[in-house]
Amino acid sequence: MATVEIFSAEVCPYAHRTRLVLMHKGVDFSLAEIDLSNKPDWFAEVSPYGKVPSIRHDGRIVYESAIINEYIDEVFPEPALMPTDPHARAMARIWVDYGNTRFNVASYKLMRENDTAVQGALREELDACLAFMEDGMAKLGAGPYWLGASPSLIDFSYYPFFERFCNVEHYRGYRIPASCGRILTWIDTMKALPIVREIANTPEFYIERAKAYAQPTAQAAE
Ligand SMILES: N[C@@H](CCC(=O)N[C@@H](CS)C(=O)NCC(=O)O)C(=O)O
Repeated sequence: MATVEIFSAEVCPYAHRTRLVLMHKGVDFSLAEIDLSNKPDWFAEVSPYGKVPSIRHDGRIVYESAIINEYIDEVFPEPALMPTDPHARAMARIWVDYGNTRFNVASYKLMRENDTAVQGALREELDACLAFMEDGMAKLGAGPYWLGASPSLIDFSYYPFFERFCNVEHYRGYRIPASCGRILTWIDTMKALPIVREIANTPEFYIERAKAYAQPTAQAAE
């Protein structure tokens, strides 16, 4: 029996992060797909916040993707996904946090906003986030990953949101600016990783599932 169980949902970028970390580490795990619109009664026992992902390892629960991923990195240390130097570790956590609290929020706000008059300011907010990330990547190292020659928790934290970026392009006509060359190259590097390819979904898959919140009016009219 696998020592790790992940409670996941195909559509969820946060669960996607954890699946990639488990796969990159070669951890033997089993996956329970949760229907988020009809959660089973027992789900509350394995996910106190009622969200995916959550994992059970050796009979104990861990939840919140950024925390799960650090836990997995500690329990299954090879290949290491965090730097060893304390300051570099702090910076890696700051970048993961930037994704969670700024970049993801900016993308999501633009996706939810139907009023084109308001979308302009949100596009600028997203431009600013991407420019900040581009600059951060340039300062961190030569690439092709965020921290250099091999992937880290930062890469696996951000990638799922870029696999779904087709939604922002499709529903809002927003494209990653050409000035973000490092980010664009990094996306291609991530997409080429065998584990990423193994569980990647098509743009059509995401675009269909994002319809309900990107086009609530159209959805209601159907
Ligand atoms: N901060 C959480 C976010 C996870 C999250 O928002 N998961 C969503 C799916 S993408 C979810 O489970 N939503 C179900 C709900 O809130 O009822 C993490 O990083 O794990």
